[in-house]
Parts: sequence; C-alpha cells; structure tokens
Amino acid sequence: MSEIKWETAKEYEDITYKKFNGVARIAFNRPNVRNAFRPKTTSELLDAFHDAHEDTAIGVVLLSAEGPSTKDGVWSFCSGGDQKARGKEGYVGEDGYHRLNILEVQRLIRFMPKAVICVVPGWAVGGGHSLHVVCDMTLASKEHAIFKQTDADVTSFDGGYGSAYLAKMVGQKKAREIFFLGRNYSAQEAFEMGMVNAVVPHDELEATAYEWAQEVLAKSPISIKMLKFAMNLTDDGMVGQQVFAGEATRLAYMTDEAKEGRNAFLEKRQPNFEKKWIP
Ligand code: S0N
Repeated sequence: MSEIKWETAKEYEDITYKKFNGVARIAFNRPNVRNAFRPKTTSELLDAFHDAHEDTAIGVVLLSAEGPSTKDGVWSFCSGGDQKARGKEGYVGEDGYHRLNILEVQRLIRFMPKAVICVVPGWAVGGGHSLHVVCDMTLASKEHAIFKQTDADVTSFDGGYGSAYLAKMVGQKKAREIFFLGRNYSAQEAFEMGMVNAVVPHDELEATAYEWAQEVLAKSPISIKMLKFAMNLTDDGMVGQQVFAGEATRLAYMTDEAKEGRNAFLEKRQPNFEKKWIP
C-alpha cells in the first residue's frame, strides 16, 4: 500500500478535513472534550460533508477523530452533544438559537451516494455512538474504542437512526440493553454484536480504513450508490424510495426511449417509443 499523503481540503475550528486519492477524511478535532459536538462543529461537518458529496473525485468518506486528548492521553471518536452548549431549549449556537443539526449530518451520511466509513479510535458515546450507527461501515481501535449510550443519563436522546436503526443492526433486546443500561462495550463486543465491521490494532486503524476505502473505490460507482440506497430503502420509507427511485430515473434518462420523449416534446410532435415492452 502506497503512503497516505493527506492534503488539507479546508481549514475549520472544530474539525479537520483532508483528501487524498479518492478518499475524504473528516475528523472531529475537540479531543480535550472527548470530541463532543457543539452547533459550530455540526455546521462545519455539514459544510465538509456537502463538499465531499459534490466532489466527483471523492468516492469514500472516512469519519474519524483527531487525538488523543492533550490533558490525559485518552482517545475518543465523539462523545455526542456538548453538554456545556446545552441551554433550556437544546444545543445553542453562537447566534443564540438552539439547533438539532446533528440530525442533518446523519441524513447527509445516510443519503450520500458514496460509502462513509466510521473510524473509531476511542470513545463513541451518545450522539457519537449514533453517528457510527448511521455510517455504512465501522472500524474500531482494538485497544481504545469503547461504545456507550448515555442518552438516557442526560435526557438528550436519539429516537431515530441512533436507536431504532441500531435495533435493526444488533437486535431489539441488545439495543434496549445498550440504551437502558448505558454500559461500556469494547470493540470486540461491538464486533460480536454486529455493529462493527472490524477490530483493528490502534496503530493500523487509519491505514486499514484507507485500504478499505481503496477496495471500495475499485468497484463500480453506480453499483455502490445503488446498493447503498437499496439497503437503506426498506428502513427509510417513502424517502428511501425517493432517493433510490431518483437514481433509477437518472439511469432511465440515458435510454433512447427517454431521449425520444424529450425530443418529441421539444419538436412539438407525438413521441415514437417503438413500443418495445422488454421484459
Ligand atoms: C465520553 C465519556 C464516557 C468519557 O469519560 P472519561 O474518559 O472519564 O472522560 P471525562 O472526564 O468524563 O471527560 C473528559 C473531559 O471531556 C468533557 N466532556 C466529555 N464529554 C462531553 C460532552 N458530551 N459535552 C461536554 N463536555 C464533555 C468532560 O467534561 C471533561 O472535561 P474537563 O476535563 O474540563 O472536566 C464521558 O465524558 C461522558 O459520558 N460524556 C458525556 C456523554 C454524553 O452524555 N453525551 C450526550 C448524549 N446525548 C447526545 O449526544 C444527544 C445527541 C444529540 O445532539 C441529538 C440526538 C437526537 C436528536 C437531536 C439531537 C440534538 O442535536 O440535540
């Protein structure tokens, strides 16, 4: 495997954003608060994910974290919503308004037509745990990753993908245990539950994530996109159908039939579809 030479794509305060060789790496960068997210963090995540979404040179996104904490050397992926940014009405931004924009980040990950791999170097807690759930695949540090749900401890709970989709992933009983008891789970335990794809020695985590990304990049982009949307569809209801069907329409545009429909309208004539009802 050739050397990874990340190049900064854009400077932010709460995250880092780099790209190299078809891969974008978006990483939390508040390690001294276990990478908790505040509204500024989520706004930056939205901006970076939008960029990765639009960049046709990017096929895979790694969602990771910088670290460890300079205070105590502890590694974290993300500890969820910043409890210091929580006001009476929720997580309050610098403009004084409360926001729930981590859910928009989740939706971007979910509907992005590219694979998103979550790279968990340490604590994945609360809303940080939910982010790993919504990513397409998760790789976890063997030594440092710990999975934990504290939502019910702090009355800041994810009733969407973080819980309901987790239950689809690990089963109803296990998901309820995770949320109702709030225990710590090691990378190996998370792997055995089916919510982690691989447990990787910490020193090899980043390189392994990059290798997985390169494997995905070698596949057909349309297939990856359609497979992701197909697997989302059954859990996403009409929105899942809309996302999948949008891609079907895009593919239909490429047929002679679609060109005839467009041309007939522009030329003010009846379309001639040649009536081939191909089964
Ligand atoms: C992560 C934990 C388990 C780590 O424990 P450890 O290693 O003992 O470290 P600590 O000493 O506790 O922490 C070190 C320093 O980091 C600060 N810190 C840690 N987590 C947070 C945090 N989430 N917010 C603010 N600060 C944090 C500590 O204060 C400490 O700082 P210093 O050194 O100054 O004392 C442990 O830290 C832990 O349990 N953390 C809290 C985890 C938590 O409860 N998170 C919130 C859970 N809820 C959500 O995330 C909801 C997500 C959400 O936003 C949402 C969901 C659904 C719908 C809408 C929304 C929405 O957007 O509102």
